[in-house]
Amino acid sequence: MKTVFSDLQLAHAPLQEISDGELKPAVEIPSRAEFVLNAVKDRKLGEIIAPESFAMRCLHRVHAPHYVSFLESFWSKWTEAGRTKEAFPFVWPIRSLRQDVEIEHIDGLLGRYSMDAGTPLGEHTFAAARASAETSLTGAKLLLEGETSAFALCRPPGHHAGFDFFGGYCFFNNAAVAAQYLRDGGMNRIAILDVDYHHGNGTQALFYDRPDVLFLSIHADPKVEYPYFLGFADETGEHAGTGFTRNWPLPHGTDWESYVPALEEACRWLLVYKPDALIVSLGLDCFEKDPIAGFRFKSDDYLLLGQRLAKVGVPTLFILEGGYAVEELGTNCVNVLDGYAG
Ligand code: 6XA
Ligand code: ZN
Repeated sequence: MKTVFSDLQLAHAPLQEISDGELKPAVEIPSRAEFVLNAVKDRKLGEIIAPESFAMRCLHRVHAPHYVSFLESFWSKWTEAGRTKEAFPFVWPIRSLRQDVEIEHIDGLLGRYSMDAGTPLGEHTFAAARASAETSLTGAKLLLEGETSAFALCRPPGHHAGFDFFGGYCFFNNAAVAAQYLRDGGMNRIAILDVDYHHGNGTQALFYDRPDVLFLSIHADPKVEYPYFLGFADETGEHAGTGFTRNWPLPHGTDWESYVPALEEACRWLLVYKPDALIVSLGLDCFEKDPIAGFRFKSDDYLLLGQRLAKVGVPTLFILEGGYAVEELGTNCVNVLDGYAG
């Protein structure tokens, strides 16, 4: 299996994040990608290639052009306002506030284009997020060229990012951009299986009214876990997309044994849908030692996950999402890929 990776992704290097009522060391850090890259090399998973460049058009297929421009121009606006450190939003146009006004100040724009205060932006965030999207696009292109699997080693991750907002450490929705690229490349039906510990709210929302992209997600119950406001079992799609979204919210403490029934159900949906390609939003934060999550996967369980996904028998693009137990992240990630390639 080929791995796609770009060094540019390492340039987004947040120092701190707001969590638990404190400024804490950031967890979505460059070394995550380095640990995964080293594991790919150590386990001889296959060739590692750099991403190609893609026109902005590919991002605009999924994200609002004005949102892409906001990210691109963010750092110059931020520094013009006299700021030198990384940025956090702190005000949002929530119910009763106006959505329709044109904001000029960067603090207003940050609120306009974000879903949380937990996602720091810095000087190189746009370049890294763009490289991350190009990494997933290159992985998708490999499938169009006939590869039966590929691994997009993406960072920053993508599944919380929506049409015009960032959040949950995500800026461009790598899985959605890849899915749209596969559709535009002639594939008719794409399935996205999101196995990150957190619900992929951005991905779900982007395809909620569409039958051509099936979105399946197994994750911690949003009643008690981020992103809180999406990912419940009664969300199944709307309009033409009715029935093409499925969610399996699971309680804190879920281990592999108690996860398998949901995974089996998701695999049954894949069997029925018969996608031309499967995109796996591969978060590794179900791991028992993950510092921000509450499931209990062991490293070996990730081998089983990979083996199970191989049985689906569909060309598969793995896209890295979350996972913050950095020391074990490489092992856990490559366990899935190895289990799949087995
Ligand atoms: C709040 C938690 C962000 C979750 C990020 C993640 N700071 N998403 O791993 O999959
Ligand atoms: Zn996550």
